[in-house]
Amino acid sequence: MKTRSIVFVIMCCLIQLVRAENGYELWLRYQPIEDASLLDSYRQKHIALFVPVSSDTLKAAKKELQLGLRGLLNYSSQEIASWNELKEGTLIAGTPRSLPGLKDTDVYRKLDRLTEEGYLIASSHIEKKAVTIIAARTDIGVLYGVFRYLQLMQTHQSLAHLDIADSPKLKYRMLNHWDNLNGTVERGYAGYSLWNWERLPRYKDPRYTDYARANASIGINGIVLNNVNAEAKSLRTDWLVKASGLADVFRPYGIKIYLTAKFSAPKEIGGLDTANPKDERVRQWWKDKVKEIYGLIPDFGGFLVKANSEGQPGPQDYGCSHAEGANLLGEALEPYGGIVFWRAFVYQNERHVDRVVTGYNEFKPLDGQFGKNVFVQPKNGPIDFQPREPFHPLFGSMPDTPLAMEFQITQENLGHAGHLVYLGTLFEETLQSDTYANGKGTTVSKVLQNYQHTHGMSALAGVPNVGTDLNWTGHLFGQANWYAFGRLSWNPDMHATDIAAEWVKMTFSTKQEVLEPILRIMSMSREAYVNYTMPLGLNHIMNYDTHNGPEPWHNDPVWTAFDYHKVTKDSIGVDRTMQGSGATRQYHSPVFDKFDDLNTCPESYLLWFHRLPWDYKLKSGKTLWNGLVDHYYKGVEEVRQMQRLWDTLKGKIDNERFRHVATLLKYQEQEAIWWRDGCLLFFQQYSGRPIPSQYEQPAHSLKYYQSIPFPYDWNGVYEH
Ligand code: BDP
Repeated sequence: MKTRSIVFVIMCCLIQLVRAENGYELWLRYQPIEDASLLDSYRQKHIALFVPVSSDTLKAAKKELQLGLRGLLNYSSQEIASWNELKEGTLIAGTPRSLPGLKDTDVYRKLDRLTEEGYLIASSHIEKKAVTIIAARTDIGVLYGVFRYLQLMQTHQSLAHLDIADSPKLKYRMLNHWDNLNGTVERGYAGYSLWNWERLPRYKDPRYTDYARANASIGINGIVLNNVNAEAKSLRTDWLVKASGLADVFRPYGIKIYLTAKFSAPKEIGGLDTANPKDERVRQWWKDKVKEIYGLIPDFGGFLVKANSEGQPGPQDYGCSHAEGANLLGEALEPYGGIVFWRAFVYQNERHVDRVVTGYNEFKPLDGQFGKNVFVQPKNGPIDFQPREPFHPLFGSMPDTPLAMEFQITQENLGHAGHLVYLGTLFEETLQSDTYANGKGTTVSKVLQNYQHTHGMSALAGVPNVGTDLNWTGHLFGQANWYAFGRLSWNPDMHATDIAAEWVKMTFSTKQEVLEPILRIMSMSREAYVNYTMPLGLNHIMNYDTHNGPEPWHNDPVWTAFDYHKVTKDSIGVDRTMQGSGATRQYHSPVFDKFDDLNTCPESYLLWFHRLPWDYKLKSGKTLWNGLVDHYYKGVEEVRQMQRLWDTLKGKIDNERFRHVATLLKYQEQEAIWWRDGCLLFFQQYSGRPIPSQYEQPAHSLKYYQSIPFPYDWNGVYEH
């Protein structure tokens, strides 16, 4: 081993010990490689760098490579100016346009295997000199390849004999910001909105570039800037000019911007007396507005719309259907290649209608009626981002409509930014659910990728968890959820555990003693959350306003948690079988049969689909009441186990991040107990059964838990 390397490795160790980490760098930390032989082998692959830059995107790719190599290898590669100067150990990156010499390599013909945004990373020989090539058909493909290449090094993989070809499986990989124009974020728990509207477009905060880098590194290519509970003024010229500033920053990173469109905008800001989609003046207004937008933002992505839902205006206000409303916007965007995401999150407030069936009932009959550039976008489940929901039955039921799926990355119903809950497992559970729409194996993921029927349109959307907090997501582990969402939007068939391993290696360390406990924590965390909040298919029993903390007792004339658990002295749960609301019928057989039949319904969805007496016997042989109690106690125990696992990391990772997570885990334990005791004491009033004596008994009365004020949701101000 060369002396230089040894000195470098010693320096790295010292730096690691003193370096305070605040989480800002996310998974792009590019920490020095400590393993000396690995370091040597990596350095040999980067004797020289040949990345001709002819566009802003290629410039960004080169800059990232240099940043990464400097950090990982503490080394500046020699820059090569032309193909003729290539030497052994050169890293080459580009497209056939930026690198004409590529045409003469063995890599060139493999480019056919890629889609527009795909990339190749290959070990090759050029005139007998061993080189590594990152190649793509487009500049953005090169940038994605560069990020992947750096990821290989960050996760300490061998760079010998590389032959990677990768293309995204979904075309639109979207973040749907719920940012209000006043700087707050609806259901955001990591500070205020990243967009500083006051200073845009003249001042472009450098953080926007870091945001774009992070998103490009996981393949995100679309960002909706503002809240689905839209303000019409976001489409006013002065606001469009501001938005164009963000578009300029994001463009080199392959990210298009989108805006939410308030359906009543022609009335609110257009001076018309109607927003009726059938009115010629309205149609013309949207066409003119779209033309204006493209004049300012030539690569504008399109609109996201929440219509006739939770008080938002929509086409139904004029007796028109969702399809007619969506197509109005679709037609205006079509000449410019823009698209519409039309949300299917709709429900009636009438208490006699089961909320679970309404989205399907409204949208299924419209299959085939949406324009070619229109997505229908249901949430992952039929209620509303609950800790666990069965997949939305619209997936697999609208074969002739491009369907996008919306996940929530921000933890509105999963402990906000206070609880460590790895959502990769939740995402995977939904994506790999089998709809049986086209026989066995028609998973939700396959439905999303169903190009044949959807004019090549495919998409995944996530409501992000980012804000102005120094570490972006409030809880450091929120970063993992953002990361996991991005990776799944690129390839929805990835496994949550593999993604978690990538993230941990890049965010903390590749060492087993660090990796292993963190992976265990992450893989158990979502089930733990379900256990201490809403086990056995319970849902929507959280606090009415903030959506954090237990409130199964909430009951007012407008909203009652009783609609969701229907607890009585005899039974609990909602009958959604054919004897009840019939929600099970919205699934294809055999999913329908599985959910409808009590004997085959998975216990994780038991009370979602079935209403059962307290003495109902679970598979364990225990009564429903005792089983419920077990879950709640298990959840709290799991959080304690997560704490113990985390404690093993003391001294093995930097103190700053260690303490941050340790403190939040303590907080999580307290909230888990609050949930457990609050819910069990409430349900016990009805079940009339004891909490078995082997368990630590609730320290307080139900009254006490009911009087705990819900922590002020300081930034997620519920603004409609
Ligand atoms: C609910 C949120 C609300 C959103 C709504 C939506 O509580 O803040 O506006 O979903 O998705 O879950 O439109």
